[in-house]
Amino acid sequence: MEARSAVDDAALGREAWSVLDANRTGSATVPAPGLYPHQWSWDSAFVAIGLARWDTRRAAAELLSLLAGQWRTGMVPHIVFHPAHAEVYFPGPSVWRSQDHPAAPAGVLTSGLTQPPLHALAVRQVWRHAADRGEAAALVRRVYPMLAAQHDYLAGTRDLGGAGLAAIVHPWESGMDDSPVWDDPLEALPVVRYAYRREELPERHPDSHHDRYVWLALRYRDSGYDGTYLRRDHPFAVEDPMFNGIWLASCQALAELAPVAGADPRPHEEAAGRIRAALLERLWADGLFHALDLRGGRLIPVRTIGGFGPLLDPGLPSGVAAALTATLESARFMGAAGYPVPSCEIRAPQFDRSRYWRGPSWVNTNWLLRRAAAVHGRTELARQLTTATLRLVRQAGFRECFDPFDGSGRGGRDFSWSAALTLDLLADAAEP
Ligand code: 2M8
Repeated sequence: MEARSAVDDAALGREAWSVLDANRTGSATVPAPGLYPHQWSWDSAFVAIGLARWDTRRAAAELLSLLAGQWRTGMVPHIVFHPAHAEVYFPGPSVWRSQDHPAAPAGVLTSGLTQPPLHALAVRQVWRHAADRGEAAALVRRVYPMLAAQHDYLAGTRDLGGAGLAAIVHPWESGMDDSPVWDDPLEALPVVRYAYRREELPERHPDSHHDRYVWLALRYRDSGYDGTYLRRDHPFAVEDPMFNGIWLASCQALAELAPVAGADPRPHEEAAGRIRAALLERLWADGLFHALDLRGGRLIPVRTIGGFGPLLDPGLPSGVAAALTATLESARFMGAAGYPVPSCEIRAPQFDRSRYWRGPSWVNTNWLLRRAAAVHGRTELARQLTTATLRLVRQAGFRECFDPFDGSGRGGRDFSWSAALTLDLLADAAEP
């Protein structure tokens, strides 16, 4: 492949900064103008990761703004709403009604669901790379109790399978909303119809699935966002390998951060060990991790990008890590796509190169896989992922996702995590 000059890299970096500046509203960064006008949970963690090397204060403000939405249960919501655009996005605050819940924070409107718990890993990146050590240490001390509470919530309220993994109770909690992994659990729900439409729906998912998303969210809301209801009656409960792989990596990050906050790292190390054991016992099969449908009582067979989540764990047995990277490099994933990594196995009947989380390649999952390759000493694979991702954004811009065959952009433009993570990848590419 053609080598790029430092001039190109500097220009790309400047473009990334201008996207992040334009998408900043107060102390938070919205994922994309117009399409997603609020603060999203894992988006903000990715933004903080991208900022970590360059602007400690802004990375800290991003995370603190999100954590202002944390509930007293420890739950970090998947959306913190921007009051000025309250009902621009559906479902907005009038659907979630967080203000009516006693555990929700006063004066901040949020959703009632969560998203992958990437935040401790983001704080660790800030701590590791911060130019301003004092500012970074202050951030760690301030957020440590919030992150510990988030992890306690997952270990307590969300261990619906009773084996040490956190269950997601809605596809939106995975961050990979339309992934084919959720098709069967969604098909098992009643067919419902709501009288609304969103402009982008036809390209994204069959309407009936979106109606079921809303139905599920309303059921949970009407239970009073109740943990006992989730355990006994909620019809959607899935142990997802990406969500739990990220949680495990965040437990390891919290163990690293605990001494900075004057806390004991051991509970976090033990938690990481428990999650690893449960992942291997419950979700590992045929060279990939699979989601476990707790209501249907079976592993979901389709192979997707989510199955690589546990590779983020440096403590994964080497044989399992080798089998996973073989699957990643095979013609099912990287080996078949000009612009890796497709979000669904290319040979799967559900694969669709143009539909959101059902085929396209994404900058955030590429970044996670690059990190996973690096922690397992797979330097050349990590370098390939960095190069391929930079090639995508150079050619198509900071799009929400990309066609894995021709690299053309899909979904929103000027997308924040694509810009933020480009900054981190450029720094990575510049290292000898
Ligand atoms: C997408 O999810 C939202 C719902 O949370 C949506 O479909 O409207 C996903 O790509 C998710 O991962 C992301 O956090 C969010 C905002 O970028 O958009």
